[in-house]
Amino acid sequence: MEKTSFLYFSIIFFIVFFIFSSSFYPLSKPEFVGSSSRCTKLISSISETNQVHKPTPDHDHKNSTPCHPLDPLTIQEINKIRDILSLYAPFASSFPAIHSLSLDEPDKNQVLAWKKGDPLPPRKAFVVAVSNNKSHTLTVDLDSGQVTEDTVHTGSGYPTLSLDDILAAVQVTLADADFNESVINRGVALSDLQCITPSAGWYGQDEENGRVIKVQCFSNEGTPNFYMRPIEGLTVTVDLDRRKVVKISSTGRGIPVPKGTNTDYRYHAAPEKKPLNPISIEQPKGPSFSVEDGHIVKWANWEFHIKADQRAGLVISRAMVRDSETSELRSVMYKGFSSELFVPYMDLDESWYFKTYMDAGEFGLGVTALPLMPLNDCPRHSYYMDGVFVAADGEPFVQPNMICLFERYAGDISWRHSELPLTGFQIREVRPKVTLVARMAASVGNYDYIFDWEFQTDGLIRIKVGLSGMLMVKGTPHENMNQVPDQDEMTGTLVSKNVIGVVHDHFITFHLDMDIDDRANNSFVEVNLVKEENLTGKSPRKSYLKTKRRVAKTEKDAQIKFKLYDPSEFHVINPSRRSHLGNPAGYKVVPGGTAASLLDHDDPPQRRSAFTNNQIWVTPYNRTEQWAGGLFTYQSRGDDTLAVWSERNRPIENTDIVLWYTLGFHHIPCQEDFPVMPTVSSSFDLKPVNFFESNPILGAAPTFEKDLPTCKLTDS
Ligand SMILES: *[C@@H]1O[C@H](CO)[C@@H](O)[C@H](O)[C@H]1NC(C)=O
Ligand SMILES: *[C@@H]1O[C@H](CO)[C@@H](O)[C@H](O)[C@H]1NC(C)=O
Ligand SMILES: *[C@@H]1O[C@H](CO)[C@@H](O)[C@H](O)[C@H]1NC(C)=O
Ligand SMILES: *[C@@H]1O[C@H](CO)[C@@H](O)[C@H](O)[C@H]1NC(C)=O
Ligand SMILES: *[C@@H]1O[C@H](CO)[C@@H](O)[C@H](O)[C@H]1NC(C)=O
Ligand SMILES: [Cu+2]
Repeated sequence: MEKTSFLYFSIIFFIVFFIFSSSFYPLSKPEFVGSSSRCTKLISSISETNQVHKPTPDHDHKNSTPCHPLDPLTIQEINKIRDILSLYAPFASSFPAIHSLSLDEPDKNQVLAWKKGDPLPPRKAFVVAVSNNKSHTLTVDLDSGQVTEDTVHTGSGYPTLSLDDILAAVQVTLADADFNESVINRGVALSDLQCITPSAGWYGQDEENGRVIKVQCFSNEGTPNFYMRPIEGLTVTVDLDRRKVVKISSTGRGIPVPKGTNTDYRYHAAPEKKPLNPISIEQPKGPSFSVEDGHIVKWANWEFHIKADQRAGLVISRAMVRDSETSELRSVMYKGFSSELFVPYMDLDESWYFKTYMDAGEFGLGVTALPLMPLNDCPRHSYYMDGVFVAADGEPFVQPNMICLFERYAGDISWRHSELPLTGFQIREVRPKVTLVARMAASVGNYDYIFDWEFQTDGLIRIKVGLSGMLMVKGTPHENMNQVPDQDEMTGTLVSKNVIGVVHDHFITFHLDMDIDDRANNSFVEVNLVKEENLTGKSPRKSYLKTKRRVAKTEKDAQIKFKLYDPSEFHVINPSRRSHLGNPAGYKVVPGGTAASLLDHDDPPQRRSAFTNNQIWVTPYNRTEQWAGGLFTYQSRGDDTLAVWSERNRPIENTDIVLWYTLGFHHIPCQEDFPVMPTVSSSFDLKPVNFFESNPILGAAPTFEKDLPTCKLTDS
């Protein structure tokens, strides 16, 4: 997020939501027995009766049971864990604050060996809890009802903020008389205040001695888009454990609070001059995917497990593709998810320098992913999934409709060829491109991040991130560029009167545990294009390009920075699995429009987010290395990042490896980003290379007129 984070507003929203969620979604669940007490029944979205598929109404989740070793904890399991923790002797005097509580996934070998119908491996939870100002990581075994591991964290950093932390920070700020006075001096009524809680980052012992957070406030007078009305320069530092204001800095006295004019972005029905006709895709026979046992998605040649995670958001596991030649279901990726986000702002003011967010570890991408809006977030015929998460008191809650699945047809072509008539052939062969998308949208305070995992029938997976929402803006006395004395000193763009959109970056680092055909025997290969010169006597040409393959032996061989004039492809291959022609089966990561972090490596935010020092890293699989910025990200000092792990330079050849890819954006705001940003997207692909014997969609059928009866508009 760009900014921030969370607002008081959303806190209220969440709380209201928790309270009402059970009555909001009635308990009736007639036709979607789904992931309830039995695991054999499917929630199918393939409808033989042409009925339109509705979002699952099964929001109470009261009877759901896990059906797969990777299924998230159910409400019943979470309740049981809360009971176990409350009986645990070290927490006897008071229940700890729960900052994270999720499935402790079974060992990879156990998951790989498991088949439908087998008993599940033991269910365990991984818990991060704070008790007496100490962060504990605990393992809770649901079968034995015991806490089996309990470690007190001693390194740098604190757990992900809880909603209680955020609420408390805002409350102590609002109760502070000096703050109160500053607000009134700036001409803002206390009743119009809207406060957010940017994370503090870590900038040395002086200021951040303890768990602290910043609080900044806005005026919501006359607009819901308070983000555009900052009380510039008023920053409160709150000690989260002592629940106390430790510092108020008030530097923006000469800066007016920007007006609310033209900031409201909500829809108001008004005649558009020439509206587009409504559009939707037709699926007269319903969609072609199914969701079995609540989490297993089957579509075309793909099968994968999908779940919601409070921190990572959307998690794809066990992605497998069926080989049309052999009918074999072949492994591609064991697990893929967004591991961390890094969003540094480029302004040194007292109220800005610390804005260097790490949204997944500091706030959580799943917990901020609010319900998707049918027909607008996701098309008709989408299937919606909930997240089941845990509040600071250990109570489970449902995050409804936070993931959607749908088939996408956007008028694109999956392959084609036409033959010129002079060859004597009359050939026009074309196949339409239909894909399957799993989507989530996280609203981390002002910013919205849309995450898409798109599966294609040719074996390609496209991972896309879209940015929308509100800029994090800075107040300025200036209403026009002609009033700015030194334009080179500006740290952003004047996007409205008295409003500067500050320059910043977004980096999204993905954890991609590739298992090409097998968990072991994978290698990372850089296929470098090398220019050959000095061809005198050999060819009339002066230069040409040759490929040179380099297998990465250890982690440092796979620390990759992209270079336009020294290009390479990056393959994960299985050298023991050869095609008929002897090429190793592989997938390559195909970078999309990518930006790199240009900050100094020893700039504190860059040290904490050193996982953005390269665009690609490869590590040997290690089940504890999931979070690129470290498990304890909040105010971390960079001692547990992907960069630190990779420096160990472990062997990565012919073994189980994890690929890490960072998608980057530089963002120089412009007026069109005001008052809400049109979505900007970037993506990268995981694409088969010599994985299939030949084009896997050669046999795909074209679409004929008879396949798509058109509905006629009734007379208007
Ligand atoms: C936590 O630490 C703060 C000081 O940072 C102290 O004031 C407070 O009493 C401590 N709380 C507990 C429960 O130990
Ligand atoms: C804030 O200031 C106003 C005006 O001085 C006063 O009436 C109010 O009680 C104050 N509130 C707090 C929380 O200090
Ligand atoms: C594949 O990996 C396994 C496990 O590490 C190893 O025993 C086996 O020798 C490897 N096979 C080849 C062909 O390298
Ligand atoms: C090309 O040939 C010239 C003269 O033979 C030599 O000086 C130069 O190093 C060669 N360049 C490369 C890239 O081999
Ligand atoms: C696994 O990762 C943890 C955390 O980085 C590390 O302490 C441990 O040594 C690693 N294990 C191996 C075998 O590399
Ligand atoms: Cu941005």
